[in-house]
Amino acid sequence: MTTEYNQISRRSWIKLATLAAGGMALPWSSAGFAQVATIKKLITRSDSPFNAEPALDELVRDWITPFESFFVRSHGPVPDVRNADYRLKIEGLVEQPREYRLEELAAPTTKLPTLTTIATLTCSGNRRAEFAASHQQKIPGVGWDGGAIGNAEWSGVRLSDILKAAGVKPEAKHVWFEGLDPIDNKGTSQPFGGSIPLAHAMADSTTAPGAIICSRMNGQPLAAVHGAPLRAIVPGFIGARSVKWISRIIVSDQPSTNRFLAREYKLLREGTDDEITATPPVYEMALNSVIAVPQADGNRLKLRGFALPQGQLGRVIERVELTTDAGKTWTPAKIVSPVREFTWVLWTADLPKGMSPQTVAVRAVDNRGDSQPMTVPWNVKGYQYNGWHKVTVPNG
Ligand SMILES: Nc1nc2c(c(=O)[nH]1)N[C@H]1C(S)=C(S)[C@@H](COP(=O)(O)O)O[C@H]1N2
Ligand SMILES: [Mo]
Repeated sequence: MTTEYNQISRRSWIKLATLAAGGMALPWSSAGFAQVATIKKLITRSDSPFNAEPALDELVRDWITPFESFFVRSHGPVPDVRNADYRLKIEGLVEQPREYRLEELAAPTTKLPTLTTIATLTCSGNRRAEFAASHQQKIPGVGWDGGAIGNAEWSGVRLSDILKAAGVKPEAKHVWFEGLDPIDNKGTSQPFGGSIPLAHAMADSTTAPGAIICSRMNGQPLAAVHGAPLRAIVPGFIGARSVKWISRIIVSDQPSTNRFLAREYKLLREGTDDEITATPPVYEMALNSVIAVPQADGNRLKLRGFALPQGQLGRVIERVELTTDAGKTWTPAKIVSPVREFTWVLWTADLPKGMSPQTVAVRAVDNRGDSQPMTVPWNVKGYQYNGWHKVTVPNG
């Protein structure tokens, strides 16, 4: 178990410093992506836009995911942002719309209280490749294995403090975020964006802020690929709600009209326009778990993996269980990391090895007694797959 997070090695930090947008005015190019892909130890799923995930054994080495192993999910190019020119606008249903400069929102110069929080970020499309295979269907979108997830220490200012300073009007219900990356769609271009319910933005608890506007990740300035100089982080919500390169916060009585809230990231059976309009957006992460390292060792099966609680206040992982008989009997795994809301746990298990090859499945159970389903109904975009994760362990 690793309780203290891995510090990024000095050598890779020097390389990273030149890649981070924090202070360095390096234009981002496809060469930049290639460099990130090398420094990060990731498997590239698509070059343009750049999407990459770590190998699963690398992923579960540390409870706090080091930069090198943290997945990247982008829908478009990394915008070239100069800190001196950067502005974040807050507008819409507020008494005092305003524009912040970077120094006004980032340590050490900001006058707002700063905080650091640990939260797991996961793409709603994580495990999509397996979802597609389990239904013997093709699903458009990035063919993620189980690595589009990472747990980091995020530092920044509370979104609720920015909203309170602006004075939210009584009719407000949603907070929209807009990024600086233009996303092409059938000949038109729109920035990536979305929204979260105002109630969630204001729901700071003793364990986690509702949302933060974040300038640092694992104690280092946010790297360009992760949204420098500022991004939203919404603990408990799917990655798509944590908008990178955030440039506008719009308070509204309606959910965002941005495509990534209004049309994408919905659980659809057919994907017709009527169904899209009638279906609510996905916000919360789903209860999930993955066997990252299955290893046959003599007459034992040694397993390691992660489990993620549902992204709702008060939900934590209670148990992680394994079955080698298709769910007739379950053996508990050992949880070897802190157990908290909005963050994954790491676990290990040591089972007797039967006849090889042997199929093992995992499921997580939370403190409310909810557990993962064996299978998940089909949805056309392959989001939120959280069926029991199965691996077949070869004869070792
Ligand atoms: N501006 C912007 N924000 C974005 C995205 C994007 O393409 N553009 N992708 C989203 C999605 S779908 C995910 S899963 C997370 C991934 O964050 P990461 O690349 O830092 O891991 O960022 C989210 N925020
Ligand atoms: Mo995502």
